[in-house]
Amino acid sequence: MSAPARASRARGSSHGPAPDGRTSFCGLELAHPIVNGSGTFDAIAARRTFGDALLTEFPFAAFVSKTVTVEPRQGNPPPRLWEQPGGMLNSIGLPNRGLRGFLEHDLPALAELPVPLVVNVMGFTREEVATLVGGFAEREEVAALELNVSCPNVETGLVMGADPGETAALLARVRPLTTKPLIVKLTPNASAPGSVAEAAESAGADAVSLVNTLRGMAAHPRSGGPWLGGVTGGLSGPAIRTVALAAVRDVARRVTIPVVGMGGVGSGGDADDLLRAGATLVGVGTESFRDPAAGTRIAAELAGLREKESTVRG
Ligand code: RRO
Repeated sequence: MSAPARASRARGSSHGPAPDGRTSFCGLELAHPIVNGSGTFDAIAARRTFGDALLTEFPFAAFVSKTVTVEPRQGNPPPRLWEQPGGMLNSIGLPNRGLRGFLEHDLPALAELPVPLVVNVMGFTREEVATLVGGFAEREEVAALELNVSCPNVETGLVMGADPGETAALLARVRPLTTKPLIVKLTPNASAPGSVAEAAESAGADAVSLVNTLRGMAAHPRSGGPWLGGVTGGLSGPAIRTVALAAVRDVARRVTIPVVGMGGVGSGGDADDLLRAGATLVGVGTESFRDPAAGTRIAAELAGLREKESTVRG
């Protein structure tokens, strides 16, 4: 386990917030344990819409950026979304400005947020991930990096995160490049997320986050062919909540580094379930599309549950 993670765990319970809601995570002191899932809340657009009110009532205790790649990307062809009962299938395909564009345009705006910034990065090769990690290593605006080894919507996106050996080799390459906490985002599409998590920890990861979306496909209602422009997509929302809970419980029992649990969280009760399964932080994703203030509500509901518990305990 790396030094920041050790420090974080030494400071208090690794499983859930202190009674006042404050949570230590990889050396960061957070106001509560609710964060966003990468790519599910556009803080720059929200600032344009809500103005400075966003800064005074920011819905998350830390902000995770959407995925940044080395080169700019247009993303996948439309349609990019499909709704199903209890879930949403996305095939967005990582549209972003690329590393240089992010550093120039997005980072200054995200640095104005009132919470620590986690930048999510994805490379198509180990060297690309090294370029990204190196590009942020000295940026003081960035509190931590999340390595996305689990995007279901690009051909090679899953390779590193589906295989423990590949994940360990990636960490071995990028760990020496930064002292910032490295969070490895895991896929539920691998046969053994627990083994990948163990490999990540052994190779120097400070935390793991899971689950990314579940690979799925929707049929076009008329043609019967694939609906999504990218053919397959990633399923998120309440439909994957039980999958996420099982994966988080499994992973949390196998690693000593903190776990960020996510997948279909829509209430304080859902967040509590993940914390009790061993998560230290909880990510909110699909619910923020329905209600951009969902993070605030879920954090308040969780605090209410804790309050009730402490009253019962006397
Ligand atoms: O952009 C996407 O299509 C995407 C990404 Br990077 C990811 O990590 N997970 C997902 O469901 N979609």
